[in-house]
Amino acid sequence: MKRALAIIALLALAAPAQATIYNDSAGDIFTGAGGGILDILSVEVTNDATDISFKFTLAGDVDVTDWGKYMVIIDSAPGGDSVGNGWGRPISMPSGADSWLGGWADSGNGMEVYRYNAGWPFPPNEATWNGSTTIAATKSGFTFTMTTALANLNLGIGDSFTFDAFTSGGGGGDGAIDSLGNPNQQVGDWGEHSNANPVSYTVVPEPATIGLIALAGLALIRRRR
Ligand SMILES: [Ca+2]
Ligand SMILES: [Ca+2]
Ligand SMILES: [Ca+2]
Repeated sequence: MKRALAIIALLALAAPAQATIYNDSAGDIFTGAGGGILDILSVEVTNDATDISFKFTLAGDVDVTDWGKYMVIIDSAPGGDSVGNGWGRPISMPSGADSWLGGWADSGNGMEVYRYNAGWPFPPNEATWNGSTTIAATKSGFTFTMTTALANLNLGIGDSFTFDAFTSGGGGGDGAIDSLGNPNQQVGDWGEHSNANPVSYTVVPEPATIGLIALAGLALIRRRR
């Protein structure tokens, strides 16, 4: 029984792997505008069988100051856009961006999902203002979260991709004021162009699946005794 408990403990340790937290430096932005809402401290990525979430933790309270824009650029397939993005911001992903999430913490929160297909579509593939039921933007205190169906990004369980997450202002020409993948200052002015600093994520099986595997393992151990 000790061995069985040890195996269960091991499986329980393996289970929380569905959340990955990417940390960023504090104070790595050129401006104090917004009182911290543009300064990324971390982004937590989680997924289940159908959805994936990007939870920004910021140095400022987005309930108090809500004009910040929060964006994720994703390279998940060969090709894509090596120059631009879904919002036409001065941000490039040289390896080839395939998807873009753009979100805002004002006007009741909202977000859009764009998939590159020889150009970025408008209207976007999914938008909270367009009746989409497969995306959601929420905020609470120092966090802002964007959730989308994996299918909106052409992703499934077991797929890997690279991404970077950014903050910006409300101007259409505002760039990446903070980049999750860059621990140092990303730009020196609002409109400065910059490149993504990709980090990687693998879409993991949902915890329920891991739980079932653990139960199956336990059943097997019991049968052997
Ligand atoms: Ca930061
Ligand atoms: Ca690509
Ligand atoms: Ca940074």
